[in-house]
This record gives sequence, C-alpha cells and structure tokens, in this order.
Amino acid sequence: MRTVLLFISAVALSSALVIDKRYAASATQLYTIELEPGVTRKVTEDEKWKLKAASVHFMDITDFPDLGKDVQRRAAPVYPSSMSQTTAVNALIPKLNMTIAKSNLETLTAFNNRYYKALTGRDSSVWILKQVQTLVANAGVKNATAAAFTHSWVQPSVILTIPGKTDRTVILGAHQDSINLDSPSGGRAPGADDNGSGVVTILEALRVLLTDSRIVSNSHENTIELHFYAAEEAGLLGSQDIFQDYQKRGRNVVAFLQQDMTGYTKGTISAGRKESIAFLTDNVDAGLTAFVKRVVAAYTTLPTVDSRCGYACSDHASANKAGFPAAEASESGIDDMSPYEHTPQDTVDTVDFDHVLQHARMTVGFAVELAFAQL
Ligand SMILES: *[C@@H]1O[C@H](CO)[C@@H](O)[C@H](O)[C@H]1NC(C)=O
Ligand SMILES: *[C@@H]1O[C@H](CO)[C@@H](O)[C@H](O)[C@H]1NC(C)=O
Ligand SMILES: CC(=O)N[C@H]1CO[C@H](CO)[C@@H](O)[C@@H]1O
Repeated sequence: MRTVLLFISAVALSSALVIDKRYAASATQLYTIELEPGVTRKVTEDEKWKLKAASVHFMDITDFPDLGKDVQRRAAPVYPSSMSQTTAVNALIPKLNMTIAKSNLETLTAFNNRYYKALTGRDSSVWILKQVQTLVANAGVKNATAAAFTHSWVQPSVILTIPGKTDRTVILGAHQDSINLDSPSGGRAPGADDNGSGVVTILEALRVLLTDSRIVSNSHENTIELHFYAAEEAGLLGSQDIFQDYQKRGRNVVAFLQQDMTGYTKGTISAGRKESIAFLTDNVDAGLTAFVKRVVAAYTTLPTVDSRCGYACSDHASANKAGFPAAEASESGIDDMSPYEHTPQDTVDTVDFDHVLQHARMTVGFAVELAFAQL
C-alpha cells in the first residue's frame, strides 16, 4: 500500500513539473502588485495566489511600471445612438452555431491547464492561433494578420487584425489562460467558464463575421482586432504588455470590449433573478458601456444589469489604464458568477450555451456596428 501511494505521489509530482524551468519563480522573488491606482505592495508569488483566492484583485506591475503614465487620454468618441447595421447583423446572427462553440470549449478545457508558465498554457495558445488563422484563411480575408504576441513568459497572447479604411481600432478581448489556485503550476484547471467561454464566444463570432463580404474585402471603416490575452490570472500581465505597447505606439483605439466568463447562469436563476448580461460600471468608459447596452437591446433577448468588481478584475483595466475607452460584459452580476472559477470543477457541463449564444450575438452586433460607424 505504502509503495503504491509513493508511486502515485511520484506521478503527481512529475505531472506537476510542467512549468518551463526558465520561467519558474523562486519562492522569495518579489512582485510589485497594484491594488488601487497608486497603491502598491511587494509580494511573493505564493502571496499573489493567496490574495486572489481571497478575491483581492490586482495588477502585477513589476514589468509594466509605466503603463498609463503621462498618458494623453483622448476624449472617447461619441458612439452611435441607434443601430445602423440591423439588416447585416440580423443576417449573421442565425449563423452562430453553439455546437462549434461547445466543441472548441471541449478542446480548450482538455489542456491540463492553460497556466501562463506551463507548457500546456503555451500549447493552448498555439491552438487558439491556429483556429484564428484557419478561419481567416478559409474566409479569404484580405490583409488580415493573425499572430502571436510573445511575452517574457512561455504563453503568448494572440492578436488578429483586420484593417479597415482607417487606423481607428475596435478591439474585442478575452483572456485565454486558466488557473487552479490550489496548485497553479500543475493543477488541473479546465477553465471552461473562466474564461474559456469568453474565448469561444469571440471565436464563434469571428467565424460568422467573416461571412460578411464587406469585412472580408476590408471595405469597413474602422480596423477590427481580436485579442486573446495570456496571463490574466497572474495580474493582467498579457493585456498590460500589449496596451503598454499600444500606448507607446500611439495606437488609436476607439473601443474595447472585454468578455470574461460568458456561460454560467445557474447562480442567477437559483437566486430567483432574471438571466441577464452584466456590465461593469467601474474602470470603464460610461459612453461605450451605454452603447454596448444598446447593442444588447437590439440583438439579444436578454436584459442588462450593472455590476462592479473593483480595480483590476479583468483585462479591461489594462486598456482603461492606458487611456483607451473600455467596457466589460459578463454572464451575470458579480454575486451570481460561477463558483467554480479557478478550480478543477470549472467544466464544460456547467456552461449554458444558450447564454454563450447571447454573448456571441452581442459580439457580432458590436463588431459590425462599430466596424462601419463614423467615430
Ligand atoms: C453546426 O455545426 C455542426 C458542427 O460543424 C454541424 O454539424 C451543424 O450542421 C451546424 N448546425 C447548423 C444549424 O448549421
Ligand atoms: C491590402 O493589401 C493590398 C496589397 O496587398 C494593399 O494595396 C491595400 O492597401 C491593403 N489594404 C488595406 C486596407 O490595408
Ligand atoms: C468577470 C471576470 O473577471 N471573470 C473572471 C475571469 O477571469 C478573472 C481572472 O480569474 C477573474 O477574476 C474573473 O472573476
């Protein structure tokens, strides 16, 4: 019995050694985290995970101390007060197919975890990039670039750019990594809802968007980008790296919509509340958020609710800090969100694909309306 147990723990140990050693942190290495604008603390990696488990949100600004510094915040554009693409969007929405979204989510959750320092976290990123490249190639999109954005850790972010007539850029984002907070480096973290659901929502919206011949031929007004961020769970690392780069290059980002957790509805329903799409009201642009709510009213069958989650609770905080107008939409108000996030129980069977479909409808509406808007 004893030998068997030893054997099992040896197996567990070897499967935990999935960290690329170049990125392994020493137990005493200190990271600078920001808990509120200007409020920082130095912590070890272990202390980072303890704070996270206690639902304390932070940005790890160790490598990005200058994000948002001296930023020339441009006035956000005036977003459309009504929808002008209803014919096009209503033709696209019936093409959204949750069988494909579910199958993509099954593949994503099959990686042991999508931890940013793990080889499986790198492999899942490679898989996402391949999906995007295949969709773009199959649709014959002109001038699109789909590429890895590499960081100082092993998991790259993924960025797709479909240039329009102007450099004004509309971004749809989701984070691709997952984490098991009890065992970050090797623990099982399917991350179905958090936040595989956000990834498959925008992937399926992309597949359908690429059936709009105007977008395929680059005759839309504004440039469209899809971002799949690495290392969100470790303190918004991937999105900080990208938005620091965009800030330095003076990129003209006119709208950013982050979706983080788009498929868990049980919490809302069992609390006797109505299924809805929730919008954060803190660390976002109010005008853009109001516009996305109009998109929800026009193209989904759900009501919206307001929610708050404090500083740095997802990648919109990085865009906002860099001075770009950002909005964030999730499956429910903060109290009703998936209780399984960051655990091995965050699995595909807890995801309500009817709800994911509503997020995908919003995504298509948002992208097409803003692709053709004069901003
Ligand atoms: C959805 O996708 C699946 C898998 O590719 C396919 O078998 C099915 O026919 C599609 N459904 C519709 C309505 O297009
Ligand atoms: C697309 O690429 C072609 C040449 O490959 C170029 O002439 C055209 O200006 C590009 N269009 C955009 C919108 O970048
Ligand atoms: C809305 C939201 O942020 N959802 C989750 C997905 O990712 C981050 C990181 O885990 C979590 O903090 C969020 O709860």
